[in-house]
Amino acid sequence: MTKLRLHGTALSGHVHRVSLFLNILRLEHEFVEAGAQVRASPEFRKLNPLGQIPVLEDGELVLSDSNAILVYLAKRYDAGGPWLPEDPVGAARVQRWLSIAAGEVMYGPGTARLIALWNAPGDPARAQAIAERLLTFMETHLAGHDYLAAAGPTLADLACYSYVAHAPEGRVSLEPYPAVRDWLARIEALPAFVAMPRSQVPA
Ligand SMILES: N[C@@H](CCC(=O)N[C@@H](CS)C(=O)NCC(=O)O)C(=O)O
Repeated sequence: MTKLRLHGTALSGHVHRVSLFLNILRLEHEFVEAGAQVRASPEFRKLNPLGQIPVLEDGELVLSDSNAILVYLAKRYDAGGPWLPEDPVGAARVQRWLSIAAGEVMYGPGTARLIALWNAPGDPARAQAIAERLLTFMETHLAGHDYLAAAGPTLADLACYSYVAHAPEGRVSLEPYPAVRDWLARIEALPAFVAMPRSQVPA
């Protein structure tokens, strides 16, 4: 097997979902630190012209976008496994949550955290509103299901986990959502779970 290299930073939820899956699949890999300065460099822009992390290198292959990387890893290293069902309905259910991870999760709890921790530009009230709508929907869904897209964990859960788990860092409380908190605990109980470091919300 060629050497896998994951470019990222420890506090990025987009990177964390990939780290989590690499760990779950027990795929040895090198973590290459890619802070803002590195991401602006011409070398990094050759890997991802958008300048975003994560980027995965697998030999000659260079892949960007966290959800695309999850799909690649499932199909390449766990074909037929439980993380990405192949039947039409199962695949569509996972894809729905991958889209939610790139939409509501990113623009809700993800953006609220970016604003609170790093003073990123954006409207905190709008991010809070998106987060609350998302969490209310997840709460209803998870009241009747243990996992988001299937009877067991799939890529859907990994893609949505990191920014929802760290929502309080963006001043989005998880207190009103007990089924969401139980779901987070189920992901954290997975044997190969690795946590994303917690950050302090500035006062
Ligand atoms: N759709 C991308 C989004 C990745 C993303 O937004 N990464 C952030 C870090 S969490 C980043 O690199 N931001 C720098 C920038 O956009 O310039 C993915 O899923 O990988």
